[in-house]
Amino acid sequence: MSSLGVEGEGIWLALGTIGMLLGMVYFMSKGWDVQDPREKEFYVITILIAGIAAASYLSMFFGFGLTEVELVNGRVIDVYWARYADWLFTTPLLLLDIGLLAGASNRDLASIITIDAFMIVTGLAATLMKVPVARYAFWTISTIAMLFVLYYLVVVVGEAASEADEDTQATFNTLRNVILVAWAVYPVAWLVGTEGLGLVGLFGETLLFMILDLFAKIGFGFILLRSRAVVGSDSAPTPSAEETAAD
Ligand code: RET
Repeated sequence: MSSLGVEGEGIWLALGTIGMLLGMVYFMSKGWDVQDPREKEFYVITILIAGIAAASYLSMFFGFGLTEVELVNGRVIDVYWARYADWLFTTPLLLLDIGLLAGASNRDLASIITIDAFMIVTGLAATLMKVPVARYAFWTISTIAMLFVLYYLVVVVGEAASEADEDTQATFNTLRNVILVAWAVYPVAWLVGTEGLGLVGLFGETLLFMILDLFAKIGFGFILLRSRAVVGSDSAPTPSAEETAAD
């Protein structure tokens, strides 16, 4: 059953758009007069993440990011491909955020980002394929890539972080746990959702992805940009009265 139009799930796409925009505006206002170059870098990356997601959600809300896939068994599914365009850019940026925080080498950053991009591209392949067994094969490949990303994050990036100061270590640990918990749910959502077994309909799946996306992007940004690891950068100016009041 499909009519290739945004239906009830549009409410979640609208909420997702608003959530991402609010997050972006909050980060922008908070980072407006940040001077420290390192701190600025975290702001730029995190604002970009929210901005890309807002654009992607808006496109899905208007039905632009939606397509139909006709499987060989006759089943027709509605697929929001715009998610993958979003994730292809935002997941590397999230890893860049946490990798720079940890002080990981450029080489390690390049490695983890490459595996991550592979994860998203194979996930998109799984989503667009017409033969069910091929879909599950690519889902498996993508999930294995995700396990590598998470392993790399914990072990390799974690090792870099263990040499950082206490504040940085604490923030790294929190953000790493956010990633471990949130990211691991995505392949499960795909599997139980319309792309996979269809146990959850498009309405429930869109809601689930919206919650995950807001947590993994805006929640992540909140924790990062409010942390002493970022705010307390070496050359950070003494906090203004306004900032002190906000804390
Ligand atoms: C797919 C489908 C195939 C299997 C796997 C997936 C993983 C997706 C992930 C997405 C993370 C998105 C984030 C967005 C930020 O808001 C592509 C769903 C493993 C991990 C963090």
